[in-house]
Amino acid sequence: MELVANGMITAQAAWEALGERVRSAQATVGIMGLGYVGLPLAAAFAQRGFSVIGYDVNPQKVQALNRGESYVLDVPSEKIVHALEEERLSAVDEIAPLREADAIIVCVPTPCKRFREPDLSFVEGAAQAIATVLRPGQLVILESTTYPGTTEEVLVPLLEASGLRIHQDFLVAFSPERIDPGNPHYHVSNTPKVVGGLGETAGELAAALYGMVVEQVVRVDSPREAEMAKLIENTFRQVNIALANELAIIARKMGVNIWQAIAAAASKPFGFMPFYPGPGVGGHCIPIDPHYLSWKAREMGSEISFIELAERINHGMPEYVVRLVIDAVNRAGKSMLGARILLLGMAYKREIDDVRESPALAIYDLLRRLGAEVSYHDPYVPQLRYGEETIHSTALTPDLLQQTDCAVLITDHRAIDAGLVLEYAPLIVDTRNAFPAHPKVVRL
Ligand code: SAJ
Repeated sequence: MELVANGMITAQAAWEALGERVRSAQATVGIMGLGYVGLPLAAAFAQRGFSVIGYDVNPQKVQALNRGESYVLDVPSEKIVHALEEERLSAVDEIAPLREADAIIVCVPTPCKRFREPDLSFVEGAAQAIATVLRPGQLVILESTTYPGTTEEVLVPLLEASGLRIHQDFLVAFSPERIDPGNPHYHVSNTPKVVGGLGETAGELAAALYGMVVEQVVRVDSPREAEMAKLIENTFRQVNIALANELAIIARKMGVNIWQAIAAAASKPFGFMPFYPGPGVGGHCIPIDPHYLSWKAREMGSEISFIELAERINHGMPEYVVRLVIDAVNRAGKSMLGARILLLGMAYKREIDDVRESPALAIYDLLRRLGAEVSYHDPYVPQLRYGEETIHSTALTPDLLQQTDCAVLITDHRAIDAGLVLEYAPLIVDTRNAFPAHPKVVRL
């Protein structure tokens, strides 16, 4: 694309040439951030025949990939080895090689800061790094979940600090990631991809690029609609989970089996989607993403009351579960001081090892502060940090269960033997409807 720099060809001609390279899989794709989002995407483009430059700030990840080792659950190492052998993938931890990329896709984290405000430092860092190698003719796409306006208000100015101008020299689009780690049914190619470009050409090129690896591309008018779509998806879950939690609390008072009531409601074949109560909402999406939306709304003088209320309810569930434990242990004639409590499942949801924002961590902390002797069993989480301590998962044995005053089922991994727990634990608090009705089972 140096031709553009010399004014030898018009920008439009450059974009047409880029379109040709994309449609013939001759384009070079740069992926910034090789985590659970970026690595599957890099593997998909490499498998499709593109030349992929994967960039990550973590040299261990880069070295592992260049050894043909995958560290992401959904990307088998065989795929990495194959891509390396075909010279379709190279992993780097310096930004210079991305100058060769025709398209650069940014897949870096967007966490929240201490008081739930957006932390765009990774996005800003990525944009500043790209600006050092940005050249005429490149397409930059942001995938990180963020509030409407980020692409236009944050990314573009940082890219233009290079001295290049959007539209004339480079193009920009937003396309939210929809990777669901461990999902056996949905992966990059069969999950529809929403794409919003800053301008028609950017939208078309970004759609054409993703269209080479994804079965369905959903075009929207601008990055704002694409940024908002993702937040709608996850806020929808946060709010409905909170509703299920609040209904569970009132159902207990009414003597209603909430799990049975929700299952019955779910028999309606239209106009209903079941959500279930639980010990709280963990993970790096659902508890976090809605705050990007509510923060932006507050910046504009508005409040999204559903998000604030849902946060309050979901955030309060660990304490509600601990109150159930206190009541149950109390009714068994024991004090929480010195009570032996066994937590079952510390990951934020079943069949994964991720404990980020897991409600189990809050429950563990609350019980420890009550003076209970707390241990845990989670086949996916061999050890955990608790302050300065490292705590380890204990083996689930009849002896352990018999010595326990109360077992608390927080995450219902299939590998946790509910039958064994039911037989030997004297008391169970069940937050996932994992046990049958039984005198010693207290159900959420
Ligand atoms: N949870 C409930 N009740 C429910 C559903 C979830 O308490 O009815 C809890 C879970 O235990 C967990 C938290 O909420 O602690 C989040 O669960 P999740 O099922 O939403 O799983 P996540 O956080 O892995 O969400 C991801 C999201 N995927 C992306 O952002 C690309 C989300 O949009 C997906 O819908 C979700 O996976 C999924 O369906 O698996």
